Amino acid sequence: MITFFSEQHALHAPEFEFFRGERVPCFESPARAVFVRQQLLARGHTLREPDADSRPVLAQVHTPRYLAFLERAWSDWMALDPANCARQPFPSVWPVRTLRSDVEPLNFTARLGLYSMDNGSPLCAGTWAAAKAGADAAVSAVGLLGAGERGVFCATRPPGHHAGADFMGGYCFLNNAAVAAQALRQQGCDRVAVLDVDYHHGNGTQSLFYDRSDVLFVSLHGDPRTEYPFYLGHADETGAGAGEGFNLNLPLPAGSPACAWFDALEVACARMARHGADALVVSLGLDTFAGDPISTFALKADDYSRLGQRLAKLAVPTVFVLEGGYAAAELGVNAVNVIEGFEQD
Ligand code: SP5
Ligand code: ZN
Repeated sequence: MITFFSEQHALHAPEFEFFRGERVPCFESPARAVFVRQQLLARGHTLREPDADSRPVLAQVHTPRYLAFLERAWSDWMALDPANCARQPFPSVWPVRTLRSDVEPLNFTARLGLYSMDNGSPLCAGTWAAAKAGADAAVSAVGLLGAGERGVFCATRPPGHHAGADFMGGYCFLNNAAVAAQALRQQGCDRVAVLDVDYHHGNGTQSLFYDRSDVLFVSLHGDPRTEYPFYLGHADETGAGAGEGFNLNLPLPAGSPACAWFDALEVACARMARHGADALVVSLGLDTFAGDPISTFALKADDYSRLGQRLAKLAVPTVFVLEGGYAAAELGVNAVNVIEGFEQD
């Protein structure tokens, strides 16, 4: 399968995140992409550098002030103190209920909190460049579907599905899956489906399309009552206004076995078939893997081939966008199993 891959991903390499009050190495690491690249090449897939500029589509997905903040965040951080080059910025204050988010503060940390849903998404000097390359990959992949390609894989990091119109979170900065969906709409697809199979609910993607009927959002994920992102992803979230009925959440209890996951996948596929989409975007998180260090589902390597085969049966041109998956050494095998399962069918 043609795969978009940029070495720019490696520019996003924060040193640590917080876990139970301690600094721990980031789960979302450059090594993840290295393993994916290695497995793609070993199994004969073609890697291409993204060649589209996602900026026009990004402007339709994210707000101007969020994009401006993200692009300049590192230089603003450095401007506060040259010693910040060796420090990671983290938010420490957020505009929760009753506080105002319409006025952008001048203070850097206050702006970082305004544009963040958690303190778990560390920024570094190359975050914007890496994230932008991922969004460029999503738009490039859509161009290939327009040219008749049946499936294209974006082997991108950092991931995107937790990022909303004006916030980062969950290791995500720019919502690559939403960028792909929006680019497909612009390219003339009247109906698009986004299937999110990451262990964590794709709150950003859901929120971006919640009031729209042209982009169906379907997600299989750990029950947010116990799993990140906690504040979205419940079964009663079915869409709003014109989008009523075009959002389907299929939360599963933490620790669910693979058979329950595949049962939910059937429900998801039935809903997508009914939508009659012209194109499909798959938010391909692989943190449903039994060996994932931060998740509790139990899929094995072969289950990813089965997932790819099942998605091929939808018979719709498909863009796969890499999301989570933190068992780095197994990530390449699992990702390539999905895309080869898809091609096999
Ligand atoms: C894209 C993606 O998969 N983002 C996930 C973000 C998860 N952030 C919260 C991490 C909290 C880790 N808790 C681990 C509990 C292990 N027992
Ligand atoms: Zn995840």
